Order: sequence, then C-alpha cells, then structure tokens
Amino acid sequence: MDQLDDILHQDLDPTETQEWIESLNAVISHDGTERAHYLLERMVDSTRRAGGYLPFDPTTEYINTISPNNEAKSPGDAALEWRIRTLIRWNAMAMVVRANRKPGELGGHIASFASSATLYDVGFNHFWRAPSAEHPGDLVFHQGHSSPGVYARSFLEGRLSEEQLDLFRMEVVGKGRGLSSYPHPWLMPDYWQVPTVSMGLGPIQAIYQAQFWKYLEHRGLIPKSDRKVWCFLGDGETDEPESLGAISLAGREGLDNLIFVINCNLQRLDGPVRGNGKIIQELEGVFRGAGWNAIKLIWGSYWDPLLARDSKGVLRKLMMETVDGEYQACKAFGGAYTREHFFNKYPETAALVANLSDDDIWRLNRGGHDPHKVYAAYHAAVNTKGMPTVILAKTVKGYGMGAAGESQNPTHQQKKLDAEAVRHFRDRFNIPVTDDKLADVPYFHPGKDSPEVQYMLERRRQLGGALPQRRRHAEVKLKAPELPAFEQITKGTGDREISTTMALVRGMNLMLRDKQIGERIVPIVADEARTFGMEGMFRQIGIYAPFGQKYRPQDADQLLYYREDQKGQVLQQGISEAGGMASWMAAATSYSISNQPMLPFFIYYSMFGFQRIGDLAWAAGDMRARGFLIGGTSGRTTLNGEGLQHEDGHSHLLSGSIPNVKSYDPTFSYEVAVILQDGTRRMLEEQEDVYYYITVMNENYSHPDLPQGVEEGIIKGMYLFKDAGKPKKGEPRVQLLGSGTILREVIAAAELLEKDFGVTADIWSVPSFSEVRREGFDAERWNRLHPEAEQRVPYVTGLLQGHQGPAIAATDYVREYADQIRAFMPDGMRYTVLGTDGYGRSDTRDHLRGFFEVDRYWIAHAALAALAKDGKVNAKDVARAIKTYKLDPEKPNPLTV
Ligand SMILES: Cc1ncc(C[n+]2csc(CCOP(=O)(O)OP(=O)(O)O)c2C)c(N)n1
Ligand SMILES: [Mg+2]
Repeated sequence: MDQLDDILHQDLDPTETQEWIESLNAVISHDGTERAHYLLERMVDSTRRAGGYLPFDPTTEYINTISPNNEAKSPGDAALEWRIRTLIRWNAMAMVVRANRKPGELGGHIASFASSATLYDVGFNHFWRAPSAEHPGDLVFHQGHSSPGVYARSFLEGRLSEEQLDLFRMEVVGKGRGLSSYPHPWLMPDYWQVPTVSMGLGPIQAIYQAQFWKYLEHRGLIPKSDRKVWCFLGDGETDEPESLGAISLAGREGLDNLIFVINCNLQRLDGPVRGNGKIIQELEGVFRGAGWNAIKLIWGSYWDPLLARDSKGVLRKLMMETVDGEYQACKAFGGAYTREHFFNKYPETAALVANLSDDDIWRLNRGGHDPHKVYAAYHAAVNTKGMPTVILAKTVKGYGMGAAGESQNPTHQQKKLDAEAVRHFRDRFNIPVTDDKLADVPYFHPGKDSPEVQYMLERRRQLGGALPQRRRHAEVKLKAPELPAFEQITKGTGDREISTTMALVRGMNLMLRDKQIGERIVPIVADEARTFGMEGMFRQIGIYAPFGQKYRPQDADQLLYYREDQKGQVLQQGISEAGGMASWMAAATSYSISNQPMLPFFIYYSMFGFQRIGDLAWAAGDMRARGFLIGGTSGRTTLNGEGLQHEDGHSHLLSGSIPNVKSYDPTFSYEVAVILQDGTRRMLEEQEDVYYYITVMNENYSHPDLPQGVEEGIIKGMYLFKDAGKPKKGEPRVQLLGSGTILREVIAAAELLEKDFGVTADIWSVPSFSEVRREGFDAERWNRLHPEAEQRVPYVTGLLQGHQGPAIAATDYVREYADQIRAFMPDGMRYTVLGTDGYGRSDTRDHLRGFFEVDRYWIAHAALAALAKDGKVNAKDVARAIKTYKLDPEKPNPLTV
C-alpha cells in the first residue's frame, strides 16, 4: 500500500504526466467527457489485466459533480423567483416567531428551512408534478421540521389563510384548521401525504415507495410513467440506520424513479455533523458504493470563476483538506475570517481572492443556495436512467438569520428572534414591512394579482396543480368477498389439525382467487415465507423480481420451486423487518398515493414486529395505511422451542397503543375468516382508515364450524363460545375468558372444574381484548358526559351481566393484555387475569404453560381461588386443586426468573 501511495502521490515523470493530461484534454475538447471516461475505463481495465491493483476510490474531488458547461439552464424568471423565495422565507420565519411569542411554548424551527428554501423552491417551481388527468403525480417527502416553509408557500398561493398560519402548532383550538408541527396525514388529511419527522423514516419509506411503483408498473396495475419519489433529508438524519440501511436495494433494483436530496448544512441539533470530516464526501462514497448516481452540489456560481482560474488545483486541494467544522466557522465568522483562515492557507489561493473584498468573499455561495445550480442538479437527476440519484447539496444552516443563527451551533432550536434579528432578516431579504410594523413580525402577502403570486400559480398550473395535496379515497370501487367465499376456513376441520397460521394462509389464498381483489393482494415477507407455510405462493403467484429470473433455480424440478418473475406478486424483502414494513406501508397507502387500492399482508415473527419497527407502525397509522399485519408464530408459550428472543407475549399491547389499529388474537379458523372478511370490507370497500394486526400461532389442533350468529361478536372482540346454561341451585359457576391457543386451555380447564369440583363454566372467546377495552372506555366516557341520559352499557358488561360467578381470563400474552377490560366487569364480578409475564425460554409447550401458569390446571386453580374469595367454595378446595394438579406453591414468580 505504501508503495502504491507513493506512486499515486509522487510524480516520477512530470513531463510524461503532462503529456497524458494534454492528450486527455484533447479528447475532451473534441469528443467530450464521455469519450474520455470510456478511454480511462479501458486503461484501468488494461492495467488491472496486467496485474495492477487499483483500489476503488468511492469519492471524487470536493467540487460540483456537474461542471458549469454541463449545467442545464433554468427557464424560470430568476429575479421573480428570488422575490418569491424571500417572501416564503419571511413568512416561514414569522410563523414560528409569532407562535413563540404566544404563551405556551409552541416551538418550531427556522434554521432548517432557511437552509433548504432554494432546494424546495426549485422543485415546486419546475419539477414536482401534482396528480392530474395527464400525470399520476410525484411524491415529495419533506424534511419534517421544514414544514413552516411549505406552509408559507401555500399561504402565498392562497391555500392557507393568515389565520391558519397563526394556528401553526395549535391544532386543538384550530379544530381542523390548525397547522401540524410536522407533516401528519392524520391531522391534515387533504395536505400531507407522508409523515417524515421521525428521522430516518422518510428515507426508508421513500425507497420502498419507489420500489412499489415499479412493482405496480410491472404488474400492469398502473401505466409506466416518469413520476418520481423525491425525498428530502438532513445530513444529520443520515446517521439513522433507517436512512441508509436500504439504499443498496434502490441501487440494486435501479430505482431511477427515486431522488434523494440531502440538505448538507453540516449541522444537526447539537453541533456539526462531521466537524472533523466531510459529510458530503462520506455520503458520496456510501451512495456510489450502493449503485447510486451521486451529484455533489457544493459550490454556487460565484465560485465558478475562482475554480476556473485554479490551474494548479491548489484551491481544489484546499477545499478537500478543509473539514466541515472549519467550513461552518467560515460561514459563522464572515468574509475576513474566511480569507484569513481559508484562502490565506496557500499563496495561490490567497492570490485568487486578492481582488475580492471581504464582502465578496462572504457572498461566495454554497451550491444549495444557488437556484441555477439546483436546477441543473434536479434536471440531471430526473433524466438519470437506470439508477437512483442522490443530490448532496451543501447549504448554510440558518441562512439569512445573521448573528441570531447563521451557522451557529445552537441554531437548530432557535425560534424566538429579537427585534434586531427580525430587522436584519427583513433587510437581508428586502421584505416590504415598515419599521413601525416590525415589532409584530407580520406576515407579508403581495396580493393575489401580484406578479409573484401569479407566477407561482402559473408554475403550479403547468405542473398539474397545488402541492402538497393528498387523496383521501381511491376512485376505484371494490367489493370485498362475502363470508361464504371463505367457506374453506369457516367450516370445521373435523379430525384434521391445523394452526391459525395455516388458516390465515388459506384465507389469503382464497382472497387471491377473488376476481376483483385477487390481484390487489400483496403478500410481503422478510425471508420467512417458508416459516409460515407460504412457499406455495412462490410458484403460484411468483416472487417479484424487477429484472426477472436470470438463473435456473436449484429446485426447478420441484412443484413449488423458487420462482422469481418481473410480474411476481409476492414481495420478498429479505431479512429486513424495517424494509418489509416500509414496503407494506407503500402498498397500504397506494390507494392515496397512486389511486390504486391494494391490500398488503406483511407476515413476520411477531416478536420482530411492533417492538422492532414500532415507529414505522406508528407512522403507518398517521398516514392512514390500510392492510393486514400478521404476527406469525406468536404467543409466549406457543412458539415453544425458540426461546427468549422469539416468544412474543406483548405485541398486542404495542399494537393496541396505535389508535387506528385493530388487533386480534384468534383461536379458531372461522375467527380468522370473519376478521379477514370484515377487515377487507372495511379497508377496501368502505375505505376506512384503519389497519389490522392479527396474531397467528403454529400449534395444530382441530377447529369447529363457525357457530351461528357469532360474527358480530368476533368483530367486536368477544362472544359466548360455550353456554353452560342456567346454573342449578348451589352449583358454583365461573366465567372463563381466553384468546389464541390458550382459549383451548380454558376449554380444558372448564372440563377439569366440572369433573373434579362440580364447578360449571361459561366460556368466552375474546379475539380482541383491545377492541373490547376501547368500546368500554368509550361508553364510560359518554356516560360521564351524559349523566342524565340513559346510560350506555359497555359491550363486555352487557355480555357478562346475568352470568354468575367470578371471571378468569388467560391468554398467551402478558397479564396487562386481558387486564384491559377490568373496569367493565359487571358490579360484583371478581376478575382474575393470568398471563405470560416474564422472559420466554425454550421448552415444550406443556412445560412452558406450566411455567407461566396459564395451562388448564393453573386456570382451574385460579377459578377455585376466585370462588373461594367469593365464599362459594372453601379454601380447602383450593388446596385440593393445588395438590391434585401438582402445582408448586413455592415456585418463583415467572416474572423474576
Ligand atoms: C428519530 C428522531 N430522533 C431525534 C429527533 C429530533 N431531531 C429533530 S431534527 C434533529 C436534527 C436534524 O438534523 P439534520 O438531519 O441535519 O437536519 P437539519 O435541521 O440540519 O436540516 C433532531 C435530532 C427526531 N425528530 N427523530
Ligand atoms: Mg443538518
């Protein structure tokens, strides 16, 4: 290596070097840079063949990728666009400053948008198409905390009023007119399309959105088009694993419908992103390595003449040597500082700026603030074929904020500007607000007939309409299959034993055959299709592969071979739950983003679901995703051998915390059928903004027929599975509740109780404690608020009322899960909850259920203990149960071991 370094950095024969460079320059001037590139590649190739070791260098010089002579020229009116931008800057700043002068600490950000205003403006004015009859529309992921700038544009366009700007971050009093802190489709459903503010979620979603569009195109569900996903993110945001974790997928699949714009203002919240390095270089290497077209947009036009005169490359060398912390200091301290600490480092560079004043040096702009350069970069990006593009735009955090924030470490959180700072801002951008008004920081609108507004509106007209805008409903009307279509799984299995996972996969297969919705089903897996018995789908509907299958699969001679296909329907996302989830979100929002409703099923190990990708699941709720998440091989004791990291006993608590998620833990295949049918009806037919979480298990047992009239109960979350009838006089009675596989232990416990203790039991199947809880609290709240009206009876109260004895619930989840409905037990009904609190471990199902105290014996024992407390049996009976069932009273609490 040392020798190689020497060769690369010491010129053994400068004359020879010069001759080669001159030859190359001749090629460039006669035949262009592409020809030169070709020749160089050939030479590199020859050297390698001769045995030369030429290590890959992922980075290029610290200058713009697009040279000035290759820049596409903007057709826009630069002066007018500058005026518009200044007004947007002002109003965005005013919105935040005004919000923070009110009582209540509303917060907001000025500095981030200040750095990216030009990047957004050029997009809005020239590139981003709204959906229209002619075009399906682009999709823009905005940096979440730059939202004030987007609102400020909408204000000028007349889409938002002054009153609304004053309701920034005041959504409660705003009653639907308030403006969200960040992009939230839940709160502004006609405006924001995608939530982004949780760092990293925008980029990963953008990649899978782009992939999903190609998927829809290849499958013939949408026409091929040149629409693009544009994703804005911060340079600090790239530290999130989600930001960069999926970029190789975009490179591999050649997603040329994807453009990342990374706002490299060199700062994050606390300070510099890479004070001792250069974030743009680092990212260039990472993205190029992943197969992206990386466009560096570092220097603005004022640097062009300097670079043109840099014949010996000393300025370039200096640019490369200087670290980001130093670049930040230059912008913070101004022109004189920059001359002294930057240019004066070498006599050649000092000479380059000898004729420039300090103010001129100060004006040497960064690429991301130069609309001409930004236009050229965007133009190159949208015309790139066969690969995704990343634009690395260098900007100044807090641009225009002066001493109050420009390139200052704490600027990210600056939201209150004093009078002096506001005056500076006005003067810097020439805003027509007079001194006497300045104290109020008033919004400024030039009037709807002003040239500025007319220009903006005309630009948007040319691009299909206003943005952002969100479609609430797809135009396509779909009909969900009725329950009889699910007969295969509503009918009992007789002696055959199957798992709920198998029932679910059968249900999916039935839906895949449906004429209307079959093609809209999107099965998504993260390398676990075989785990869930879905490998039949590989052959039947194929695995999506954008370039088809280029090899003969190892199992080609098998019936169910690994079939990849450009029109494949299964999305195999590899071992990436975050990828699977982001992919699911793309499909689940396709009704809105592409006007094509789809019904995705993402099937994964439930342990690696909500707790691993919970923040995406939360964002999915926000963006009104519609689809099924399937927590496979769930249950702390049901997935028995896999142990602590696999056995899930709590995902239902996490899913239950997302307001528009409906969670179910079915026991029988007919329950799976009813939930699937109803979910499909609600999401596809009614277009409700809900999504479903269903846990399925891998324990095989036989399933009964769908009992008469229980459908509504299943959907509401609880129904009477076995009615013990009216109790005989003196006969102790209990109410047993359960879900998932543990309901079967409950059923077995009822038999033990009757046989061994003469206790009879009504048995309740509770496929959703979460739904029952929600309804209960809703009724309770309503009653409190309507004290004089006839009081509503919570659903579960109504069911249990009139039934005797204490209630005992057991599930394969932690106690909190079944405990959720405690508040709605009828007066006087004791409620005991068993659950699997504690770490899972490997063993047989029987052993685990004994260990976690949720098997039939522990349930029977708990029932007797409750009856004893109620005075219906004696303590002796409870002691007898402990003995008969061989329960160890000194056994440690499973929570603690
Ligand atoms: C997951 C997550 N963690 C932390 C934050 C808090 N946060 C908001 S903005 C920000 C700094 C962002 O820096 P950068 O990405 O460089 O964006 P800039 O504002 O500089 O454009 C942080 C840490 C967040 N929004 N999301
Ligand atoms: Mg930043």
